[in-house]
Amino acid sequence: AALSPLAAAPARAGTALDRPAAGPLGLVPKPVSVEADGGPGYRLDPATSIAAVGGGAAAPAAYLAKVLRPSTGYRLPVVSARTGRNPIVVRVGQGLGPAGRPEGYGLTANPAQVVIEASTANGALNGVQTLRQLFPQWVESPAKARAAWTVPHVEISDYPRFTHRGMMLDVARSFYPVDEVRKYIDAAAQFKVNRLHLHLSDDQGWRIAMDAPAANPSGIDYGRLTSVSGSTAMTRNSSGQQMGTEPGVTGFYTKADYAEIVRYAGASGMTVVPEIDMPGHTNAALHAIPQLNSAGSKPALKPGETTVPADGTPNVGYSSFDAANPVTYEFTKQVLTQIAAMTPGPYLHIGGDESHSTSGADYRTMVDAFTGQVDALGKTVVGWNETARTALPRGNAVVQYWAGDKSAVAGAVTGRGAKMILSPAANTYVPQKQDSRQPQGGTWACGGPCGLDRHYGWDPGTYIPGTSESDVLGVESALWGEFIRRLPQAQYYSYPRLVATAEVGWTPQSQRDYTDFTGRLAMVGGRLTLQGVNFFPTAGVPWR
Ligand code: TNX
Repeated sequence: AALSPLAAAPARAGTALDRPAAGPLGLVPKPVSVEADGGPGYRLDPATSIAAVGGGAAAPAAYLAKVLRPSTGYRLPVVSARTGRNPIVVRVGQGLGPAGRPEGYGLTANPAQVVIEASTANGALNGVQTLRQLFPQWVESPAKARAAWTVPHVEISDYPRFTHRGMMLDVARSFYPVDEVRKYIDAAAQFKVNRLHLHLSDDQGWRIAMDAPAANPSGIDYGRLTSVSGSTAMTRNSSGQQMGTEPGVTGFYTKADYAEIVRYAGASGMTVVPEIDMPGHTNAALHAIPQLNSAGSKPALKPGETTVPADGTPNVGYSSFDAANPVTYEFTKQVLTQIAAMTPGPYLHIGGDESHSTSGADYRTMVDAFTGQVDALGKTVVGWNETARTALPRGNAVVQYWAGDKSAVAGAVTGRGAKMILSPAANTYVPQKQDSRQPQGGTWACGGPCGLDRHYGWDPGTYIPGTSESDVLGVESALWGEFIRRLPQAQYYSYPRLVATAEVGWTPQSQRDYTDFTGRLAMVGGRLTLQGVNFFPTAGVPWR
């Protein structure tokens, strides 16, 4: 039974196509084009094999096998050519999938086979994530389940609206061990999130090991960054109240840990964006490295101190590197060089937010130096929107908007050719309460809870006046860690709002509708439950 040609064909009256595309299928994010005519579908059985055809197909095929094996209990061998009666075929090659859409894919399911086609491995992986949602929810069971492993008769052509569909994990305020990061990746990857932004340093801690460099003019002991500031974290606020259910988790990633996160993220379709936040948010670096403490650094040393004390409060804007101290630049160059060397992705994030104790001139001097250092390393610099007022490397910078002056961001776009990542606090910040039933959480961004509807109901394409959709690299959900501890709490605040951000980043604006989204999300709830993702049961979503 061949399906009618794809795409823009208008729904025919009186057929299943009357339903909003993908509505009844529970696909999230909603694909660009779905034809489901209710005809006979596909059925997986114990003899099914997964054929990986073309360079780049092996990894997405293996990912699919890993998803399907525990619940089905089938062998599902990954083979290199189409074989057997009802294979799943993953094909990667030039010209396959939607034209000019490297992350796009085509997916066809009929009684004879499932075929996923894409021009890149990540495109095919996106098809795999869609296929996964076409199976009954029991496919997510960690143990063998008896179910009819069927897929409806569909033809899908799909690709993302934006390149960057990110999530940020604040490992600085409270640390997440590698295994928790892997699980955070697993849950988000199914929604085609493709960037993992790691906030690796802040006032409260430094989470990434640095080697001793061969040339070390100022004799800095880089090991102290983690031996000293790896064991500090968020603790209490200035009134002595504990932040969170327990003090922040301490720890740090060795270079091997970081390599494992990069590898695991990559296999899940995600690029790691590492952030070293500076020149403010640097108390942990100042606490570890005496040479960074100089006349112009903040806080000022008290008599007898060789470094500033550790600070586990949530205070912001009190710490700063010294623009007049040459060690500042020696240090940042060394750190950025080592981070660049271990990061295959194109981006290095230098923070730049909330440097309230740095003068405007010093801020520009330092941020210009840091962004220049990143540029010289052959990477694209990312900075929070405060950096929009600096001389960003022309055509090689990204500004991440969270709050404040939109016109400065527009200026960086038009004047410096910068791209934008949009993470407006009201629409993407998950430590903001999503519901008054959440015991903790901020309310500053929305003047009350920032519910799922706020995270869904905005348009990145028109968010910054004076810019256009093509200036938007994408969107990002941000999990700050002042009071969030470990993975289950991280999930409780980020889900399901992260799913909304994933769809905001993927689905064309004209196809997005909140009621339709919550209907599909409701079908995803059972999958999240089976996966053990500790999501918050948002009111108004018809969970079933
Ligand atoms: C502001 S958002 C910060 C972070 C906090 C967050 C939430 C941004 C770039 N900086 O330092 O964690 O608010 O409290």
